[in-house]
Amino acid sequence: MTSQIDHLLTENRRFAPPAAFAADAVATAALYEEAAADREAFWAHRARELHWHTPFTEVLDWSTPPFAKWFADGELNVAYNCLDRHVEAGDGDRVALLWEGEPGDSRRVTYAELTDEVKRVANVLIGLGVGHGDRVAIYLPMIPEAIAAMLAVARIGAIHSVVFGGFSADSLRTRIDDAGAKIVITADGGYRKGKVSPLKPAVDLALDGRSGAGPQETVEHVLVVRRGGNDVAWTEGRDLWWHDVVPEASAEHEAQPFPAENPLFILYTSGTTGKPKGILHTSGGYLTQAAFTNKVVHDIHPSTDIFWCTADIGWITGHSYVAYGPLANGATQVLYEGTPDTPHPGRWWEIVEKYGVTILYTAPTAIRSFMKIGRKIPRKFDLSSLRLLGSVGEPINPEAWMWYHKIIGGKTAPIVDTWWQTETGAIMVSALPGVTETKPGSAQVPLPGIAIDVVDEDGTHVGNGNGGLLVVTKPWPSMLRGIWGDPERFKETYWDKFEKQGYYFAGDGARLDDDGDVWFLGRVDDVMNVSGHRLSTTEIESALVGNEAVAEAAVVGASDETTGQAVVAFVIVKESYLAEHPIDGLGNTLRLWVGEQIGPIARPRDIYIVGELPKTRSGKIMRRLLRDVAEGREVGDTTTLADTAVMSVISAQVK
Ligand code: 6R9
Repeated sequence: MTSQIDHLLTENRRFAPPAAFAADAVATAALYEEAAADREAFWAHRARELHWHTPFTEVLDWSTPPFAKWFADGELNVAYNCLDRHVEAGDGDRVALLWEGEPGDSRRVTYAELTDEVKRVANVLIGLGVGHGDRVAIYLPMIPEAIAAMLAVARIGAIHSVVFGGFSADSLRTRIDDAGAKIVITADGGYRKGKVSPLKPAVDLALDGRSGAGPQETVEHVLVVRRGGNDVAWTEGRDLWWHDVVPEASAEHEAQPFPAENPLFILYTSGTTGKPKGILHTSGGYLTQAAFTNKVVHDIHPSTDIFWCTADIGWITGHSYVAYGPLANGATQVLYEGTPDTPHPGRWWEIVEKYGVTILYTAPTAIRSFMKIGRKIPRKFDLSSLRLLGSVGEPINPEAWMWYHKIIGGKTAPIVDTWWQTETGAIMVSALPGVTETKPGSAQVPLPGIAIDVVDEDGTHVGNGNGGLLVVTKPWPSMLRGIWGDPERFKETYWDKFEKQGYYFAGDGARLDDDGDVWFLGRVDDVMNVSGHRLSTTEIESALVGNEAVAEAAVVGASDETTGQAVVAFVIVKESYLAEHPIDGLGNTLRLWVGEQIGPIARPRDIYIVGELPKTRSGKIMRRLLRDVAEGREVGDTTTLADTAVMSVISAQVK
């Protein structure tokens, strides 16, 4: 880490905004002035670019922190803003989604068609008894129906909880239970890595409770899209095929207004404890910031751009920059179902060429894996349509930034490195393309209207040239409004640390360079970032100890060239288990076990079976030392260990 930081701080390459780009850029330096003059008026102005059934008169209510209300007396309909509004403005024939299936099938969906579909789905949901405030779980592949489902739920004032299709039945069950979902919308399966990956069986397993949790009690219906064509079990009365009910439903549905603070969605993310947190977002403020940031950071010109955000809708990036931001702006975007290397390693670049993608928004982990296979692959395709590149999910190292710039961006497309979180709802720190001179590796500056700082443990500004903790010092429109069902945890996790100052604690380490630009240094808590996905060390540890063979487990995020961090587990096996089973193959069994419990992304890269774990006298596992071992380094200071010999034993066992 230290060498990485030193490296970052000696990075002095600078890239001025290309004149041609700047001439036609959506963002201007005037935005900073406007926001500096009056932050709330600035956001009110952005919010008024949406359609309000009832205009708001109040901008921000921060009278009961940390519970913010934005535009509280206004009323709007999120789906109307993303759909009907564009159709009514005469843009119904504009393509909303350029969908590409993994096997190569494709569909174009216009704004008029998507509006029609969403109205039908809204009517189906109403017919199934879904009303204002009810929760709907969505467990779908990246297909147009996924977007339609989210918007239909939003349209009727219900709350969606999208669960990433790569999560296991158990993870799905936990999320369905926590939200008390009434309906699950899923598919038979979707294409991944060249074959159909089933989804419906996981829903069945989650609901039947065969995994030991007992039958699920809140879900009344399962709406199933046919995509994979795989055989599925059917529960009569509970399960419905999308293709049976949606086309039959009426396409007449008038969007009703809901208060700005009406909950829009819950999205579960990993925290420092085992239980995932249901991050709650509401309507008016969220949509305002998602739309504004998409417009200025991604430089959206709706009638000419082809935008492609490669994130899955199961993550916040897919919510804000696949579903809500681009549709609120009336943009045309690519939606791709599959993996980047199926059926060949140039699949993404083929898609860029095929659709003439102009703006690409993706994660450093993807860039690094393309780097690894070499420039020859992208060089086979015409990428000249690309005029802007974005990065999100983890710090982008300068090498990957330069490769992205040269090989994908043809040395001309600006790069925006965007820092934000599930909790922040939308981009917070980023260069503005056409305005900011960029620096490889730095996310740089807060957006206009956003107030951040880097502070020490006491909440004092660290000053340029120093590192500390990233905080947000003033409420922002798309901020989380809480953790579903757990206001105490909301306060504890994000607000207690800097209660005196009233700052939001993001959990990220950061450093200010001599210009005051921000460099992100990764998480300061027990959250790992694997391929841009947040995973909790504790959650994986509890999955491991849930296996009959495991007595104790410690998990660390070790740095990994491709995925940023990789999951490395140290486990102590039960004596009783060893007495009756061979140890061969146990590592692999446990890897698969974690995959079943949480999802394949959580599978440890390495599992080391050890005799002991390094603990402090108070019994805290010293993950720092395990990280040293996992990264093949000399083990650091062990003086606070209860048993100082334990690390040499572990190092020997690992070798
Ligand atoms: C949007 C998203 C949030 C965590 C965040 C931070 C890391 C995201 C980053 C970045 C450095 C960037 N992160 N973007 N770190 N530079 N541009 O990824 O949300 O899944 O909630 O993860 O990701 O550590 O705290 P989420």
